[in-house]
Amino acid sequence: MRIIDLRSDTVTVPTPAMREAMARAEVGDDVYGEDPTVIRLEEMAAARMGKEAGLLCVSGTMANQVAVMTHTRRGDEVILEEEAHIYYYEAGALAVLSGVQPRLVKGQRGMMDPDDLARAIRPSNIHYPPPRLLCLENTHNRAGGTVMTPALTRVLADVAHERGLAVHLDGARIFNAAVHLGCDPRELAAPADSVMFCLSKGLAAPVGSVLCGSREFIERARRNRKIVGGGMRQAGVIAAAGVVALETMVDRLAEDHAHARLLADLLSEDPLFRVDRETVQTNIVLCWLTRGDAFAYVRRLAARGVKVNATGPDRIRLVTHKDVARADIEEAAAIMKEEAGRFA
Ligand code: TLP
Repeated sequence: MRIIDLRSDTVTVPTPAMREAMARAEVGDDVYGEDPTVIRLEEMAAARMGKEAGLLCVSGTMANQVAVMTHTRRGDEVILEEEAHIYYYEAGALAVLSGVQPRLVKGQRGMMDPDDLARAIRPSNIHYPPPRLLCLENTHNRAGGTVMTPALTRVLADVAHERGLAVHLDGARIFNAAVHLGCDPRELAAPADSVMFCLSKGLAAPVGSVLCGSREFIERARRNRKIVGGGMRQAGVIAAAGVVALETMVDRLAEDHAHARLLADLLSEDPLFRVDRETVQTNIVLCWLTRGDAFAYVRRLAARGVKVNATGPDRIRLVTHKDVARADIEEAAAIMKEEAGRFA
């Protein structure tokens, strides 16, 4: 049975050019700072984000959490949108690794209102944890891949900076945001003090995310990466695929976005589904079932070769990526409609 895997863009497999580059990669011991391919990737990544330096991490989670560790001290407060990945999906790492307290702000399609943010930042008082860091997310995963404009990013960062907070941007899918807006990712990253992006999602590298920021910040982050066991050795083998990802995989993201829109259109033809098409800006489609249980539905689809994730009792998430073609989208939509019809 052919599998159409729409669970995530993390399921993408490396391209032949990546495999080739990995096999040929020049390597050294990166903990000694001697891996030329890692150094090349970190420099490339920093330049793409408009920052001074980069740090290759094993995962997006590691890059985000190393950023939080580097910006904060135990007992500080970190402000996030209420469904931010850093809070929602990183296994409680804020508490476990940094000992910080999250303060959540309700967003609209993943975007905080600057006034709500300003109200959430409490003044210095012995009863309150010191607010130290604002985390933003672009694109916003749980809101359905929604894009934050450079203008809103700037306003939110200004509110934080005026009150003495640092700003970290979880840009796991920042290239999807930039492609959607037709802008340079540097415009999206500029208001933030640090930014991380993933090579292992739509860009299809097998492993890796890069944290970028000032040279001084990255130096301290490098030590924190070592603390969490992320000091890799001949990591050039991984970095080589990341270089190919940055060089060859960014522009094609527009195709994934077109596929997501097609999928959203096909599903919204059917009253069994409810899709908020305004949120379908990049490669994620959130879809509510008007009947039946999402978890049971996911199991039925899997039995027919269509893999999707349930992200709530009546909600499923579909993610397009380079390993699903237009014909796969059409086939998946047809199977989804058929299976949803059986809940009658
Ligand atoms: N997201 C994964 C899952 O963890 C949910 C996915 O399939 O979408 N920030 C954002 C916005 C992310 O979406 C993710 C991964 C991460 C950080 C963490 O990256 P990894 O999985 O490399 O730790």
